[in-house]
Amino acid sequence: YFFTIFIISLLFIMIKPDGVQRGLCGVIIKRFERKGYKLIGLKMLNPTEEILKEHYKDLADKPFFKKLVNYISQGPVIAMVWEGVDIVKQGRRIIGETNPLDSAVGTIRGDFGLEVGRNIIHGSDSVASANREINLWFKADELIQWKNHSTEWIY
Ligand code: FUP
Repeated sequence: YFFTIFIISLLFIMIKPDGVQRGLCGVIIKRFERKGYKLIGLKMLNPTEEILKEHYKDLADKPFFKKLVNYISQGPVIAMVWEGVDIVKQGRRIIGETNPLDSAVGTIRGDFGLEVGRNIIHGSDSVASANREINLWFKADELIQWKNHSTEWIY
């Protein structure tokens, strides 16, 4: 027998200021919903430089770091937590590559982006970074564990 073990995990997503300004929040949310994933946290905020420096601390040595933090700190951004099977890996497939020009058509960055510095959306690249980012951006009581009761009222 071969078993596939499906592990439910969480993904941190941030719609960057360019995504918000271009009115892409709805289509981005829809792409995760239609795949079957569950939204368990969402807020709009103007992120501080402190939170962004912590969020992107692995990139602190990169030449584009300052510009990146500067740009995203203009805000506002939409921060979200999504839940579901294999969501970190699948989320990367939904989002596309870091550079929109390398991203396949059908992905968010491939369909809507042109510039690496304005690539619309952030998604965690591993389960460990998802957990770190969720703890950084959300308080425990901002995550909602909800059940789907629609079978009780959709006939
Ligand atoms: P990703 O996980 O796809 O968001 O990519 P990275 O974590 O490597 O990069 C984070 C952000 O840094 C990107 F979303 C955009 C910015 N970046 C640049 O501006 N220039 C680069 O060459 C690489 C990344």
